[in-house]
Amino acid sequence: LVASLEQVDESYIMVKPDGVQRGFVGEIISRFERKGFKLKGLKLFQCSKELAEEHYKELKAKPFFPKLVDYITSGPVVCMAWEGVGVVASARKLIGSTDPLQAEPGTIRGDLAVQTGRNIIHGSDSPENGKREIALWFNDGELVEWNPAQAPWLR
Ligand code: RTP
Ligand code: MG
Repeated sequence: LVASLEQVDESYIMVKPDGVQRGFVGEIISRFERKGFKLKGLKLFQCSKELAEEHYKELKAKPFFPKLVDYITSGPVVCMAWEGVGVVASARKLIGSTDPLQAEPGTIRGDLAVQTGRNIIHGSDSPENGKREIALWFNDGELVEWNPAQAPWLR
């Protein structure tokens, strides 16, 4: 338990094209800020078919894979890297179940979506995939190391 309390992870969070089109970018960023995680990277991005396929490569054999790639490439996404203690597992809770009809009210999908194929947001499913996905979607120069506790404007 002590180890898990000290485990600082990184999660790749992405507002999918329908989330961007429906105007939920601010709402989604706000939920992660309010929880207390730290933003390390953020961009609006039109992703290629190749990148979408690489991102979801573990699902390549699924029947819905081609539709999933079409969905993710159908418009711009908002890419985010969030850091914090237990951020990967906590983000999955904030996001809710894959099928928005099964997602609890209060979760992002539970509050804002109805279809599995239009579930507005992605979150990494393990700390290992968090690192893999952040490296896949961001260039080194796009990630910022900073300390929110530093407030030089008050001095
Ligand atoms: P994500 O990776 O996007 O955060 O979603 P997830 O972990 O909750 O679900 P996952 O199993 O990784 O599936 C990735 C995305 O594929 C679409 N999907 N469609 N039966 C279907 O038609 C189906 N199942 C999954 C969803 O957009 C899901 O988020
Ligand atoms: Mg997943």
